[in-house]
Amino acid sequence: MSKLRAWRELVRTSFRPEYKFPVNSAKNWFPGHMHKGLKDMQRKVIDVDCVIEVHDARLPFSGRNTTFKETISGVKPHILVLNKEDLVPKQNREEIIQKIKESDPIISEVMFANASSGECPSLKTLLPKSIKLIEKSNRYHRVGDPQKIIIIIGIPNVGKSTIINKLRNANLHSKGKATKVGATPGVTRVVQEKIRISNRPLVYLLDTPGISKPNVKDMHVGMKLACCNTLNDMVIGQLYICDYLLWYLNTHHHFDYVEYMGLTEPEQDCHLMLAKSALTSGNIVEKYQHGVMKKMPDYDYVAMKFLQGYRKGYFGRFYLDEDQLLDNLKDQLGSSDEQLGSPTEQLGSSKHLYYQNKQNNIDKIIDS
Ligand SMILES: Nc1nc2c(ncn2[C@@H]2O[C@H](COP(=O)(O)OP(=O)(O)OP(=O)(O)O)[C@@H](O)[C@H]2O)c(=O)[nH]1
Ligand SMILES: [Mg+2]
Repeated sequence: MSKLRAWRELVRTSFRPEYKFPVNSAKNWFPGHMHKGLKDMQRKVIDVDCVIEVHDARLPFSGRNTTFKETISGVKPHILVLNKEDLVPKQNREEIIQKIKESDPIISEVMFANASSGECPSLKTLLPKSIKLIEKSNRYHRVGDPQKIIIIIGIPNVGKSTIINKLRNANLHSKGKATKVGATPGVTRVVQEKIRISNRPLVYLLDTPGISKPNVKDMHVGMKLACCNTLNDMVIGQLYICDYLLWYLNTHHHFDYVEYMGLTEPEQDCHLMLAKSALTSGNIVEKYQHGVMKKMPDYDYVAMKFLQGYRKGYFGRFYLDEDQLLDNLKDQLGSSDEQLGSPTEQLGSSKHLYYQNKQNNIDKIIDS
């Protein structure tokens, strides 16, 4: 039997098929700057001609902030850019675009993009498409105003500022960054002043802070948003994100993490997986435990390595919404989470219980 088939069989026969969410208490899902950002955006949107919403391509069917639709976009032309396309497969894109348009008729146009690459053909079409849509639309009190204003919206860390810099540099042949970019969520914290990106026609862009969904009813969606780093890791906790990601990778048969983490086969227990990985890579730290100095796996380091591995695409190109793509599991995911609050409200009170049993196993490995 091939290695891959054997691992699939291992997952099928002995790994947890469903993800059981622990219960939690932390509450930091919608930080203050997002409240302010949303209010500013609502005020400024009156003067804009077009909305470009940027979202993470790994989550084509989930995690978008529906508050935007109700309060920001409405009657303006609305383009959805699924950015970070370098992290998802090239197949099924037309099917995905079709499905999004059917479920969200407010959207005029959907495109995949890679803002981090030097050449991105679809981003080249973004400005002409926006201008065309604006010219076709009813601009109400802005009729006759030669300047066109486009607002860029979306959840945190999806590449909004990167896209603005790219559009500006391409159209004005300038260099550098008009707006700040960063690998962590929350880099842009206020609605920015207008950034000129084209002279003829005169087009300005408004960069905005990433605004998370005020609450996420579906826990799977919350954890996927965390895996993609659209919220700060501290909100959920690195180890919980790793645990969910590991479950997802195993159940969807994405096993590239095994080699990357220095393992010999897939693991279903996240704590054990991290411990084994730390041991093989020599990432051991000394810590006091009950007054005794003990050698321990450096969980923080290997947990970060695991998350970075996924976020940088080292585990292969795949969607985190594969189940919706296959049109199964959808009902199951939607119905069970209706009564739940934000992910952060549910993770945590059983935190100690959750890891208590695992610690014994890990101690055994280190001692042996
Ligand atoms: N892999 C990949 N990374 C990208 C792409 N576009 C942007 N990034 C990276 O994503 C991270 C976030 O980019 P930003 O442009 O700061 O994102 P933002 O949406 O403005 O973030 P906030 O201001 O925090 O809401 C940075 O590390 C970028 O380099 C892309 O197409 N592919
Ligand atoms: Mg930004």
